[in-house]
Amino acid sequence: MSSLKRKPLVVVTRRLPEVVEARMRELFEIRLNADDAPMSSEALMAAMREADVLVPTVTDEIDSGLLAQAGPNLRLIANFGNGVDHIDVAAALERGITVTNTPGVLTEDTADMTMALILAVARRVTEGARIIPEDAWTTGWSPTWMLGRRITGKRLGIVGMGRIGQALARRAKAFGLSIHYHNRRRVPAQIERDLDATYWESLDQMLARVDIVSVNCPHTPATYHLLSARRLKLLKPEAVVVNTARGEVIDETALARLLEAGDISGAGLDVFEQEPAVSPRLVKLARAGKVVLLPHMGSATHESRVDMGEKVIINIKTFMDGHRPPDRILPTML
Ligand code: 8YV
Repeated sequence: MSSLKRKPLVVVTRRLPEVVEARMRELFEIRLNADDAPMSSEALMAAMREADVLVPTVTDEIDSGLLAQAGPNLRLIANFGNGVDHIDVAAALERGITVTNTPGVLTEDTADMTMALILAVARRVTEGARIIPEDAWTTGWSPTWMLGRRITGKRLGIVGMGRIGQALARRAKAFGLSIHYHNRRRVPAQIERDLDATYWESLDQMLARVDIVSVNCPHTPATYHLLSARRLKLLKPEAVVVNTARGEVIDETALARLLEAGDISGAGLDVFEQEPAVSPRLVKLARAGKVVLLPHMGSATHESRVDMGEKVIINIKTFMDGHRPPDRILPTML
């Protein structure tokens, strides 16, 4: 914690909503990124040498090498985003740099997008939406054309029953899906009751029994390729996989292989292992209408981006006033 006599120098790596930047200008000595180009690691390093506070996003890889060269003033990394897997938090904490994130404010939007992907894949929404603009609706309606799969009555397996997993469960329940989940810890009985949720201690057993799998856990060393080739093979051939968390939680190559072979029926992915690069195999599957691919849009609403900015400001302000910021990442969370 710190209390500076001068205004802290805050470097923000990407353009943020206008109202957020305007408030930051009032409170801090601020360096913004007007053209919004992602920063190179050289530019990041220069920023980290000078800044009191860095405000990065998911597009900034802040590894131990960069952290080792951070200047003595850098005391806080106030991440604009919930996931902090792009930051070597352990290395930051070791250097006495506090790391904060923006939990809670993107929960509902991300759950909405997860539901949208489930529906899009099951009911072939994106495939269908291309037909009229491409002037391809030539034969008109037919009883056996563009058939998808009903979601009501199916089993949804949620991997990671945190805030977003639970928000998804609430929505999915209303759509008539039965809720199954795997989590490091079982959620309180009251939440299970409210969601009619069935806990599976064994992820393998759950995967073999559900129709739709949704990844909603953070990416940590423990969840890297949690959906490995072996586990993906446990899925039923009619199963659909949805991921709005982090690409690294699924072995993407294995997923593409199983989709190509028809051993899994479809996938809806908002996140990828090597963003912004996406496996050409997945792109080909998307063109063939087997998968729906979105460019990391889970929390992309005006409202959530403003709320995320507000959280960043609160974290910086609290820290600079000498208090513990509300959204600190603690070693136990890694
Ligand atoms: C954000 C996300 O857009 O918050 C997260 O973890 O994945 C996204 O919804 C992104 O991280 C902003 O940095």
